[in-house]
Amino acid sequence: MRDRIILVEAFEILDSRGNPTLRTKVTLENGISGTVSVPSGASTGENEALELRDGDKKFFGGKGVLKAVENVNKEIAPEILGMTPDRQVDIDRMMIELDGTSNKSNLGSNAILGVSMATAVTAAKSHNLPLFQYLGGVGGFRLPMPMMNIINGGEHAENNIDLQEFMIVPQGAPTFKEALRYGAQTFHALKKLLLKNGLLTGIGDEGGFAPNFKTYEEVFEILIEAIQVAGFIPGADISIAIDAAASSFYKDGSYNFSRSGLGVKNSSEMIQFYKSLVKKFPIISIEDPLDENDWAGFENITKEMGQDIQIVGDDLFVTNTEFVKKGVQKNAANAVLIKLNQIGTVTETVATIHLCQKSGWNYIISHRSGETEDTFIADFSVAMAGGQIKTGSVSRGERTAKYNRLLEIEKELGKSAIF
Ligand code: 2PG
Ligand code: MG
Repeated sequence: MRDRIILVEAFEILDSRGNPTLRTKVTLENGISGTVSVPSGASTGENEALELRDGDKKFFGGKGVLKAVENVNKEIAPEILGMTPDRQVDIDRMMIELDGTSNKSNLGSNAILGVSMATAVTAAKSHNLPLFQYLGGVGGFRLPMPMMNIINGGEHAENNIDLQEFMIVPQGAPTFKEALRYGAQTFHALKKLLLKNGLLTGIGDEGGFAPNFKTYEEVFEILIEAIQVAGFIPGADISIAIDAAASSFYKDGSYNFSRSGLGVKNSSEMIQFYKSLVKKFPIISIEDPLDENDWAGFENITKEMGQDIQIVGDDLFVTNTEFVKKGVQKNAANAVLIKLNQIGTVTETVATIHLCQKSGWNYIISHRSGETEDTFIADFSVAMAGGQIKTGSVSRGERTAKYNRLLEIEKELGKSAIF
């Protein structure tokens, strides 16, 4: 049996914000190995699994991950040596047990997730299958709808926009490749329009433009114009999705639009705010419209708007079946944002997606704002039967790496690809 794990090792690399993260490698006796890198968020949910940071201010301002690296090399590795990598569920369960906490705060979700993902990549290679096929079996042939974040705000930019993400969704595109072209053309049209209007064209953490705007209407107006100038019909070819990431501007019981100077809103005023935007612009999806603890607000917005548009819980659900179950029971949204590092293993992430499918809810596979050139989520989204993917703008290598991998998968699937 030469397909057994003989080496599990991690080391510190840099993510797209220049902060340390883990690169983790699993090697088999026959020499086959799989390597992955772990992402990291900025607008994190308070119930996410814990990302272990060293906290020594002299090293990377406290953001070092050497303790997590050591946990991989010294704690986790000895437990899984000798196992075959296709025992994904066993390996993930063993790591969860070894950690022993409910939020992976002992070993760190970054330590555990790296091993979990690298195990899957190694297993796929040892079966001589592309990752999307190993994880998706015969169900892995549907390409996800990309949500491209071409204007950045909130914790991902230093501008005056409180809402975090303004994405374009090329609903009318016939293929993934075409969807990406729709997105890229709109991105370039937007750049020209920004320049014409004397606005800055520097980009934020996820590769979208990050200028200051006078009003939120102005943001949507310029997006609509960019879609048109690029040759598309807003609302038919391309629609708009937003991630408010409202937890990041919720303070002392109210929503504080401190950057844009729009003052303070309560939960029902927020819902009115979204309603007026949806009335005027082709917005089809709103993620984290309200704070992660404002469950009543989520129930209200879903009641009022959930028939017409997608209401997505990100910080609200943190890719955790317990929170999604509560959400389904309460009708607190109709879609879930899926981030592997919010929960910390491949197995648990798949379980959350299965729960979405069973509940008739949509799901969106997502990157983090701190990313690497890793393309795991591209394959993962196809394996999980498509749905939607958000992995930033069509600029910055760590974002386009995922889109480009999806192009590769679409080409590989050929006529069998469904979009
Ligand atoms: C989000 C993500 C990704 P972060 O809020 O959805 O866009 O941001 O990784 O900073 O949590
Ligand atoms: Mg979000």
